[in-house]
Amino acid sequence: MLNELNGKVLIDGALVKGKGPQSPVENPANGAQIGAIATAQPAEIEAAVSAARAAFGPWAALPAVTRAKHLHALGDAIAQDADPMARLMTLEQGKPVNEARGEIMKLAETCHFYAEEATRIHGETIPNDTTDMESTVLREPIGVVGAITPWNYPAELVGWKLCGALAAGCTIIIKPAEITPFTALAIGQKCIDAGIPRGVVNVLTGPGSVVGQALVEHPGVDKIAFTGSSKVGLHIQKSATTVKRMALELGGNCPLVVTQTADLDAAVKGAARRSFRNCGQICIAINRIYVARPVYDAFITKLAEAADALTIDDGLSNPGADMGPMASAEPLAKTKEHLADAVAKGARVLAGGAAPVGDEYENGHFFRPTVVADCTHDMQIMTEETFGPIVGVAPFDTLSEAVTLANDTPYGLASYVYAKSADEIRYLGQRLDYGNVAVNNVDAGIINAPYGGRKQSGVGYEHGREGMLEYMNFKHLRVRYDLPEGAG
Ligand code: TAP
Repeated sequence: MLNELNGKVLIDGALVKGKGPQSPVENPANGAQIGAIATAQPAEIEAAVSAARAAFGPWAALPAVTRAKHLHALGDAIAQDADPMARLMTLEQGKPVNEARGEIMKLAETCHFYAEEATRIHGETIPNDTTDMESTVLREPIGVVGAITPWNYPAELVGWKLCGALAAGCTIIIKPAEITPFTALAIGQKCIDAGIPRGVVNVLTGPGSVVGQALVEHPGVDKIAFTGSSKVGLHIQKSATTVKRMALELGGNCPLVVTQTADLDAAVKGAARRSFRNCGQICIAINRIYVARPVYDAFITKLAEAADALTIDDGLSNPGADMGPMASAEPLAKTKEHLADAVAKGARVLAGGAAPVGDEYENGHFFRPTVVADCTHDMQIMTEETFGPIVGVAPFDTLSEAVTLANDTPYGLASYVYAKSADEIRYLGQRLDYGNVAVNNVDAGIINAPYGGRKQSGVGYEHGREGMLEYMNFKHLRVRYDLPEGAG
């Protein structure tokens, strides 16, 4: 699969060799070069935008059931090739194959979900002050979408935009992260296989500051759907040269509150999963944990044991490993920086704290799952997004203190609670200032409910019906009717 995608871009229905300078793509488990991408050149960017513009009218004009059939076909094509697509993702991103396969299957599910939603694009009829007038609200696709995506979920984060946009009747140009381009190109190949008309889906590779920025500034792009860091999101918002719709799904710094009534074993299991899965490189990863003081010691002891029990390996040769390497040197460096800062300010390292030892880890970006106790809010680990396999823990005495600490952040993406008391759940659920609050579970996002952040975590929603309506304009059509001649 990789050979067919190496150095290619997808423009106007054809995967073709990119004309720009090539840059290498590496396997994060061992540093070996697996392929290369070409930086899309201005003429290629123009060609992709022109193709998407030309395809927009006919695609939007198709009956919704036809667009739905294409999306179902895409879901089937992706599921059919889930194994090679998963291996490709592991090769460029590092997550173990079983986890990557799960992500590919969720992408297939997303295609089917939005295929169904496409057939339910309803409008509204609104009463007027007089009976001769009627107001109808129509939903119309926005146009050409520029989708800019990060590397941590190379399939799903493309898929949420692709499927929502196509269901609505938009066309799209995808700019994946430089370090994980091949999963996006493979999705592009599946769009061709599924018979999606040429120009509807295009994929351009290259650095965000060049290719992504060109899409942001292009007057022929009607909407930017961006997932990535708050820093780049803010830059994009400021740098658009024409008014255009924007959805910005940005960083998080997600807290977990464990109360005295919590099922401690369940809380530990949830904390270990959501702190360390995908090496903590998840926007909704648990970064920091606040535990009721009476159960604090028991919780940190058990969490350290759970962290130590996780297996770390090359996810290609060991598909069932709990953790692979981190995706690149950058998040690994930040993880070490946050660890050093916490330790210098008095935190205790209870698990991890270093790379695993062994020849097989020498050339990869591996780091052991790390639990740091007795943390305070003067430490980076409690106030900044780490995006690595490390979690800070601190005790609290009252629920109101837990809420204050949990909300003490510019971010507002997801938060978690483990508690058995309904009163505690209600109290925390109402006060946590986050777009997603998961209680007694750590899966804050499901495909049929809206998923989005507030504050510096962004604007807009993906998932659910809302994830398709983001790609639509509303039109108010107000008509005055006369009684027909001969009505009596
Ligand atoms: P970023 O560095 O922000 O990069 C995201 C994307 O933006 C990449 O494709 C990047 O391209 C591109 N980009 C960079 N500069 C750009 C510019 N000037 N104009 C247009 N595009 C530009 O984020 P990342 O390190 O890849 O991803 C991690 C971040 O994403 C974390 O903060 C995480 O929380 C966030 N995230 C959020 C969510 C949700 S749903 N809220 C989900 C996943 C991740 P290149 O990298 O190729 O240069």
